[in-house]
Amino acid sequence: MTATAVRGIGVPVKRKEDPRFIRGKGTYVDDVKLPGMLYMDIVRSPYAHARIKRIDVSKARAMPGVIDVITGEELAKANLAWMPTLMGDRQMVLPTDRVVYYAQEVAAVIATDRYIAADAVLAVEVEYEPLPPVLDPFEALKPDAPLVRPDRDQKTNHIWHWEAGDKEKTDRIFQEAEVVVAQDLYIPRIHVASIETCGCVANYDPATDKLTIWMTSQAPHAHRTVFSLVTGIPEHKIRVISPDIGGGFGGKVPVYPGYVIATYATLKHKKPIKWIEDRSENLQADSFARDYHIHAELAANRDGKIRALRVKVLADHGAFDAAANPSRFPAGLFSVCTGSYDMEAAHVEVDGVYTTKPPGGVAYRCSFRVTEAVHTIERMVDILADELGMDPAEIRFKNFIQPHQFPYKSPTGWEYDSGNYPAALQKALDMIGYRELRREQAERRARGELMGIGISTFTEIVGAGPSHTFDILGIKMFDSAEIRVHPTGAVIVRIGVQTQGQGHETTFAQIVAEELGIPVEYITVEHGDTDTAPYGLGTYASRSTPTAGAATAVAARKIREKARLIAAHLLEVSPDDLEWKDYAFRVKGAPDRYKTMQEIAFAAYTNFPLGLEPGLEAECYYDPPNLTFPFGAYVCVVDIDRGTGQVKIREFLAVDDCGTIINPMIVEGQIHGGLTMGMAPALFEEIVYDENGTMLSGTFMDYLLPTAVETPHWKTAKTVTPSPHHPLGAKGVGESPTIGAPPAIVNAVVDALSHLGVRHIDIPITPAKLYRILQEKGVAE
Ligand code: MCN
Ligand code: CUM
Repeated sequence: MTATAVRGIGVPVKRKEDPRFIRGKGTYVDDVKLPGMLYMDIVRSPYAHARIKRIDVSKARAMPGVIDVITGEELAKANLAWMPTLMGDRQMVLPTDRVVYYAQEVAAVIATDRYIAADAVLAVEVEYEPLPPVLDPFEALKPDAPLVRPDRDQKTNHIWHWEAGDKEKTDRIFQEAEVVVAQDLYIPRIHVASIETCGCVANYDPATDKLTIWMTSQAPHAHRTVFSLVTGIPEHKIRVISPDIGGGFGGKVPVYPGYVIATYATLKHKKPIKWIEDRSENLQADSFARDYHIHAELAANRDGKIRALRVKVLADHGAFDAAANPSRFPAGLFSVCTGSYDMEAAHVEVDGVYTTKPPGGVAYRCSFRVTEAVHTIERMVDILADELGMDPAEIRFKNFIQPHQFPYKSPTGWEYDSGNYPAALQKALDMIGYRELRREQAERRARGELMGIGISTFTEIVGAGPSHTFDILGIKMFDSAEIRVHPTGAVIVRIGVQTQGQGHETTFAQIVAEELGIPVEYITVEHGDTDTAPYGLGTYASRSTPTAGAATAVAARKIREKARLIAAHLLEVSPDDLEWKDYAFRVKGAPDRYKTMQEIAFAAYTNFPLGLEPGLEAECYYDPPNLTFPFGAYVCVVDIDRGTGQVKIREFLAVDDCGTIINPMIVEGQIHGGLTMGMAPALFEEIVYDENGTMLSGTFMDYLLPTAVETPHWKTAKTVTPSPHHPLGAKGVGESPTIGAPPAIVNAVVDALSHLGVRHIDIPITPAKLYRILQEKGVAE
C-alpha cells in the first residue's frame, strides 16, 4: 500500500462529511421528525430581576392545539425546578418565585404545532414585581447590593475566590522592580452565534421504557450522566444522540433548561417533544463568554527583561455559575497568563461574582479562559515595550522561553510540553517584511497617516486533561476510541468526542488509515450516539486531537500488534521477524514477503492462529499524561481611517504551530474560521445591557457578526514542533486563532496611535469608540 493510496496523516484529504452537507442532506436536530411529535416554546422574562406574583396559564391552555403549559410550581413537585450546573452550582429550570435575568425561562408551552406554541407563549400572563437589577460586578460585591441568589446560604454575591502562583515572591519582586506597568482591561461579554441554535427532541418510549434525546450537545456522554443523576432514570435507559451539529464553539456544552423541560414533558405526555430555540432566544438567554474585569501589572528591568506578573480579576458569571470548566479550575486555565515568556514569579487572583445576567463565563472558542489570559499578557507586553521605548518584537525575543527550556515549568504551575517561540516569530517577521513595514509606518506617520503593526506571540493550553487534575463533576477528562476492522478490511471507528464542524469524520479516519495502512475511504468514523460510542467527555477546549486522537492512535496500534501475530501465522515466520513498513507487515530482510492489513483482517475471521481470539478490534481509554501547548506568532497591519474611526486590517499573517498536522487543509480551515472569530470580538461583537438589565444587543441588528465583507484575507504559515508525549506528536489547534488574533489586532490599533499617547483600548474597537479617541487626540478628520 502506498501513501498516496492510504491518504493518512499530513494529507489534505477532502472532508468526508461534506458531500452530505453541501447537498443539504445533513441531519440536524430540527430534521428529526417523529410520529405524534409535540412542540415546545418558552415564555421568557422581560425583566432582569423581578418577583413573580402570578402566572395565569388559563388563556393559553384554552387555545386549540395547546396540550400543556408547564410552570416552575409543577416542576418543583417533581423536584426539577432546579438542576445542577457543570460547575457544582444550581440553576433554575423554571422559576417558582423570581427571575434573575432578562429572557430567563418562565414557563413552557406544549402544543401540536410550532406556531400554536409560539402564539400560546404570548397568551401566558405573568405578573411581575420588578426588583433592582445587579449589573456591575463591582457594585454587586458591595455590602448593600441586592442578593442575586438568596437561595444560597450566603449574604453576598461573591461566588468563589481562586488563585495561582506565588504571592509573596511576586509582591517582593514588584517592590524592588526597576519598572512597573499597570493596566485595567475589560473583556466584554460575547456570545457565539452558531448557525444552528440549540434544541432537542426528547422521546420517552413507554414500550421499551427508554428515553432518547437528540440534542445539540458537544458532550453527549457527560450530558447523559447528568440527565440520569437529575431524573433518577437509570443511565442505560437514556440514550443521547448528537446528530450533525451546526457549530458549537462552546455554547453547546452547558445543559440548558429547555432540554430538561422537554425531557420532563415527554415523560409526562409520553409523546416526542421538540424544542428548538429561535435566533433571538439563542442570543439572549444561552450562556455567555468572557465578561472579565482585569487589573494586570508587569514588573521588569529597565532593559526590558520581564520579572513578574500580577493579575486580579473580577469574573461576572451572571446569575448561575453554569460554566463548564474542569472542577478544580473555576477560572478555567486563566493562570496560563504568563504566556510565552520566562519570568521569575506570577500571582493570579480571580473572584467570581453573581449578577442578574444570564449565566456567563462559559465559552466562545476559548480553551477555558485562555483568550482572556492571552489578551492580558500580550497587551501588557506591548504596554511595557511602549513604556521602555522598545520594539514589541524585540521585547518578545528578549523574554521568550527558549527552546532548550522545554519541558518548561511555568510560575503558575503548568508544564509546557514543547515549543520554539523565537523561530515562529522570526518566520512571521520575515514573511511579513517587518522592518520594511516599520519604515513605511514612519513615513506615513510623518504624513499624518495612522498605520499600526501588532504582534501576538501566544501560548495555548489544550487537551484537558490528565486525570490527576482534570474532571467535570468528578468524571475524569480522559477520552476514547474503539476500532473494528471488518473481514474485508473496512473499518468503523467510534470516538468519545463530538464534532460540530471540525471534520472529525475525516481526520480521525486519517489517523487510523495511517496506523493501519487502510485507505481512508474504507474507514467510517462515528460519534455522538451514547448507545454505541465509547464513553468520552466530548469536544471543546480543542481537546479532541490531544485526547481522543491519541486514543485512536493507541487503539490502532493495539490492532496492529494483534495483526502482527496473524501476519506471522500467514507468513509462517516468528512475529519478531516482521516489521511494519510501507503500510504492511514485511519479513525482515525479505520485504517482498508481506501481508497487508486487508489480508490480515480477512484472516482474523477465517484463518487465525490457534489460541488467538478471532476478530480484529480494539479500544482505548486514553488518560493524557499532560496537556499540549500549541502556540503561534501573529502579525497584524492596520490602517485607521481618520474620517470614520474605522480599522482596516490591511494584512494579517498567522504562523501557527500545533505539532504534527493530521490534515493541513482542515487545520487551515480551523485557522481561517478562528481568526474571523478572533477579529469579531476585537472589532465588532459585544453584548450590552441597559441600566435595567435589558439586553440591547439581542438581535443581529445590534450584535454585529462579521461577514465576508469585513473579513480580510488571512495569510497562514506554520512551524512544526511535535508534542513529546502525544502518540502522534499532535497538539490541538481549534481555538488557537481565536485566542491569538484579538491582541494582535488591538496591539496594531494601539501601535498606530502610540505616538499620540494611546496605550490601551478595550475591545471591541468600534469606529465610534475609535473616532472619539481620534477627536480627543485632535487627529480626527
Ligand atoms: N487537527 C489536525 N492536526 C492537528 C490538530 C487538529 O488535523 N495537529 C484537526 C483535528 O483532527 C480536527 C480539527 O483539526 O479535525 C480541530 O481539532 P482540535 O484542535 O483537536 O479541536 P477539536 O476537534 O477538539 O475542536 C474543538 C475546537 C473548539 S473547542 C471550538 S470552540 C471550535 C473549534 O474547534 N468550534 C468549532 N472549531 C470549530 N469549527 C467548526 N467548524 N465548528 C465549531 O463549532
Ligand atoms: Cu471554549 S469554546 Mo470550545 O471549548 O467548545
